[in-house]
Amino acid sequence: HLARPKTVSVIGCPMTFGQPFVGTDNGPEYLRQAGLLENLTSIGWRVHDLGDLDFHVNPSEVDLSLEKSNAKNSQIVGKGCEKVANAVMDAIKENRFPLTLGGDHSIGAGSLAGILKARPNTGVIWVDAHADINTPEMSESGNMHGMPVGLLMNGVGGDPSKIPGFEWLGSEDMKDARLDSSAIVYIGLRDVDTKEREVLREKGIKTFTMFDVDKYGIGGVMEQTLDYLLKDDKDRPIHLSYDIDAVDPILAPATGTAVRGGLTYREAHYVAEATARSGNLASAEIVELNPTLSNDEGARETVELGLGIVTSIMGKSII
Ligand code: 6HN
Ligand code: MN
Ligand code: MN
Ligand code: MN
Repeated sequence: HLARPKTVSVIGCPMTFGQPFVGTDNGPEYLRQAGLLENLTSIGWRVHDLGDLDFHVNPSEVDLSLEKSNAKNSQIVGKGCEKVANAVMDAIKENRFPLTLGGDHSIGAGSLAGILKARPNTGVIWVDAHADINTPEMSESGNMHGMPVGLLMNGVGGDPSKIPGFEWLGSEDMKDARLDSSAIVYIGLRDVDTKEREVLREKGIKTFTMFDVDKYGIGGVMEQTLDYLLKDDKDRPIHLSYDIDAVDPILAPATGTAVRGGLTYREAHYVAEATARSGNLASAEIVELNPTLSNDEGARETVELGLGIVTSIMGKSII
């Protein structure tokens, strides 16, 4: 198994432009205030907190004539994703575990690109109520948090470097940083757009919907997930992208696109614990916490839950 780095780079990604609400930019700060860095230290990590990346783009740098495509705010999202990709690649070069804190899920395009550049054989576990496999051509909403997988996946949509803001994905360095359709497993799906469903079926992408969680139990789902990703290479690095909206909104109300019928408290932690126990986890992110989208109690519960999940992802064991 992988020699686990003992230092984690915490990369705050306060992105809101991939979806319509303000507030997701507070996610990283709320997680820190709830005790994230102390938790990581207490389970044996040396913590290197990079603070929050600066996603501010001067209005004069946004070319409004390019903002007509169905990829809303793509220049701000794309430039931000470039920073995320660079921060993730830097962390890996320094032999640190990249832990990315969203922000909305559009930053997943940046972390995926950085991770696939640094470790092309990475397998991805995408925990989410949604498939996030839209492209600007397919999307019903135009919100880029529904597109990170679609943008990076080979054979889905056009060349992502043609999207304003994402030119960097076409550089000599980055043009091979793409995801194969066999390199991802979804867990928790229950709100998939019609065109996304077509892509998932056509490409034969491995999915565990909430139906499958009910059918196999979360233990069975995780066993099948890890078998699938590790069948040819027991040392394959795994990237875990955890959207808090995978969890039932009764437990995680403070998020932008809540859907009923999600993971229970234990199922949500089990996914994190089983991935950590595999010994293959090499990078992770948690996204879509938006403390402004509920009352104080709901915000506090959502942040506490997110903190518990991240701590489990990073290896906290019960005994
Ligand atoms: N997320 N499929 C919907 C869309 O607008 O494309 C929802 C996307 C949600 C994205 O939660 O990260
Ligand atoms: Mn989601
Ligand atoms: Mn694509
Ligand atoms: Mn998502």
